[in-house]
Amino acid sequence: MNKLLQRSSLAILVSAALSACMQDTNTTTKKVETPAVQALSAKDADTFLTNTEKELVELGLVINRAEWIYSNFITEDTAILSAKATQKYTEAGVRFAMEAAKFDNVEVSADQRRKLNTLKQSLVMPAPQDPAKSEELAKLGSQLNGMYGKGSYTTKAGKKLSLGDMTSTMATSRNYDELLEMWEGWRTVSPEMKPLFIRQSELANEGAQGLGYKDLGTMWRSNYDMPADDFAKELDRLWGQVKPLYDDLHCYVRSELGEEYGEDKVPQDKPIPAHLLGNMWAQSWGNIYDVVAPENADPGYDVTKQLAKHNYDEIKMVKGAENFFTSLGFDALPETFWTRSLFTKPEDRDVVCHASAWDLDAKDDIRIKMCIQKTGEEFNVIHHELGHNFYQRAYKNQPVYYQNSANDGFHEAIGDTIALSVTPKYLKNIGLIDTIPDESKDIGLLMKMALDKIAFIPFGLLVDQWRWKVYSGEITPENYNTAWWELREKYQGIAPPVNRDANAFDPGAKYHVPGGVPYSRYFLAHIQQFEFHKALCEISGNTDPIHRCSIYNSKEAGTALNTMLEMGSSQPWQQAYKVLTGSEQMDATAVLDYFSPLQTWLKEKNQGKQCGF
Ligand code: X8Z
Ligand code: ZN
Repeated sequence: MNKLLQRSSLAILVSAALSACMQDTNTTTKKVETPAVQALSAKDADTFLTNTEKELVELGLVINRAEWIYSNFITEDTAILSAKATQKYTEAGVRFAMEAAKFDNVEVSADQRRKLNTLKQSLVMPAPQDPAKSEELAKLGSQLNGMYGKGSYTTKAGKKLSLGDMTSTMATSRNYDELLEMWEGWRTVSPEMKPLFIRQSELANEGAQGLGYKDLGTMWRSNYDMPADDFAKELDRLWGQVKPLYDDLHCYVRSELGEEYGEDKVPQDKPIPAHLLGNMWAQSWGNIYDVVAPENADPGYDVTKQLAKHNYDEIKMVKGAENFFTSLGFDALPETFWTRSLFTKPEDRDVVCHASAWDLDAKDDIRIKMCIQKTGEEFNVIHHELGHNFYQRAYKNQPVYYQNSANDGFHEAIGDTIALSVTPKYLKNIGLIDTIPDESKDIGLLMKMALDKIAFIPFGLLVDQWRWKVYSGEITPENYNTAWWELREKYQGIAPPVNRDANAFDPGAKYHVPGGVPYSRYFLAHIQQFEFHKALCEISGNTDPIHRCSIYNSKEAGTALNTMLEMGSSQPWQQAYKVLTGSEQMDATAVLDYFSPLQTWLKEKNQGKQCGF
């Protein structure tokens, strides 16, 4: 996992953005003060980029291994080694960014400019230029990661539960009080993260300011081949397209939950209690499909049960996902993937269980790290992770600067795009189900997918809405939790099931906050994957309705996908987008078209209901 260049899903501490920075160096005064800057040429840029490339490769190998070991074996010692490697890496990243900025006014080729910009924009948690502060920042990152990874809750009955255990109960229990205990229990891990998060935000903000940004949020938003403000507007525009569909889904789900738990527990004119949606963070709701399943339109199978029936263990699940990619023409995963990955939760040590995909050497040493549970949901996550790995391998021949996705949403969208092709026809094809449900069951299929995908979209947006405001100072530490719940209510229409303590730090209970992983990427991915799916289905010659289309076995689709993947980040993302979709702009129309039959159905069901929150 090359953190500087965001090579994988989890470029945890480092990576990100700047373009309007270093304006100071453009002023006449500065030019006089630093004559060396004026003397620089395109040839100097070449030398700088060539030398830096070598350093990046070497630093990448060290940091990736240190991080891999730490996340697979969380101890005091590995935490120190990880923090040391991170510090070294971040300091180098800041140095490269400063050096690259010296070429701001030098005439260089388009390719050199793109590489220089990549260097200026490559840190997620930039450190201030002060060794004591960069050391402190690196330690905070390691500590926060470790706290999340080691997190557990001991129940009132005295049983110690991991996040995985609690996630299972959240998915399957329909007991209001049991769900509440899990929900509150997991949130006991995060209050102690708050002071560390506050300090981390201060330091990384200072680092971003040192690189010329207003704050860290602006730096994160500057990484999309467009001005930071335009990017924020772009997200609002896309959300505006999807919101009416989300509102219809929310209305229907709330009324079904009212029937399940009683309207005293789920008032029909208020946000939905956050613990009843089948997921610890209420971020995707597919696990409560059984509660809201449309009468007479249920496809009649459950992937979790089918996996058990056909004796799928963790490895067989991963092999199944790999098989989809090879059916498209991609090479099989290397032998080392199987020997070096982590597939199951070890009994004897703490690991970071949150799924991730790694590229250790930018050659062939790709791996996943995941505590796989044998469920349909996790089968999707495996496809998601392998999407990262196949992307990493596709762009490995690019120069190190471009060994990344076109924008970070692309990296998150590829495996999900493939998982959209895990349709009944495909499941029958691989022998997981016996019969393909007929078209009268489409509403059930679409409902399940909407619970997973449409429900996610506002969550995908709000996590960074919260962080951007934290970094800009608009949300202060006293208001962290209330502001978090205001956003949860505004975008998702959900509310905490109980009053939250004054010391609660609920954002910290979501991996990406202590992990320092930007989140807008997942929002983007949830729009992009439907556009990619549509384009690939067309290329594969599909004639089924789009939600029944599977590109399984289509070499044409695989070739088209690979053309986009192997570009890495060598072009502005709009160009990569165009290669597959024909368009340079993201658009949620493909999402709306996909779910159009469901939306019609929801509107009818919601007639006479009190909607809104
Ligand atoms: O974190 C992930 C992946 C790893 S990049 C498992 N996802 C987000 C989450 O779990 O919150 C995938 C969907 C959203
Ligand atoms: Zn991912």
